[in-house]
Amino acid sequence: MPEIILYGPITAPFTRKVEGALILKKLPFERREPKSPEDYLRWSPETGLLPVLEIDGERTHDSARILDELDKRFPEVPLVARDPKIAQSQRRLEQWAEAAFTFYWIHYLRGLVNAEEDAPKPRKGLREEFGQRLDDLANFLGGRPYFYSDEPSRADLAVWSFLHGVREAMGVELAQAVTSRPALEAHSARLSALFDR
Ligand SMILES: N[C@@H](CCC(=O)N[C@@H](CS)C(=O)NCC(=O)O)C(=O)O
Repeated sequence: MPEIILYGPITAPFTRKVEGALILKKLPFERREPKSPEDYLRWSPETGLLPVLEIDGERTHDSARILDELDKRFPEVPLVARDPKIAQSQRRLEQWAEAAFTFYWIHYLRGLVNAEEDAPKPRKGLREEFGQRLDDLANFLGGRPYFYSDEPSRADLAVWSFLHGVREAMGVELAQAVTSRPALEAHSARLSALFDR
């Protein structure tokens, strides 16, 4: 069995996404939680960002690259569909979800930090836009249990890890934006049943 160590804060969607991939592939691993800002640079000298995954002493950073590496070394269970067209859609959705939700997440945090200061306000309509992005996701899902497939893929991991984070960290109102959309709520519950420990 390889020795696998996942360095990253479990509150970060990117860490949760990698953890989900390891669970899907049934790979035992140890997780190390950063305890100070210095841990980020020590564990991830190239970028200062976590997660980083170490397999038998070899480290990879960036959650998407880590998932590629996992599929290369441990092909079962694959993190994208075997059909290349479906796999391409799943990868695209992963990229889209991460770009979109990172944007709203940063604005949300900035709002919290700036709340009591005389700081520029975020532009109007962000909350409505966030709801529209959630509607887009529900549409992508259609009637399927997972994105474009009957099996979970890296697209599901990316979306679920962010929505999980939204529900835990972004306050009641935004959490309701997720829970009030039955298709997304059912998708989150399906994924949580697989990955929550
Ligand atoms: N594209 C990277 C993003 C990783 C990332 O943004 N990590 C954040 C935690 S959510 C981080 O390490 N932040 C520390 C910092 O910005 O100094 C990935 O997919 O792994």
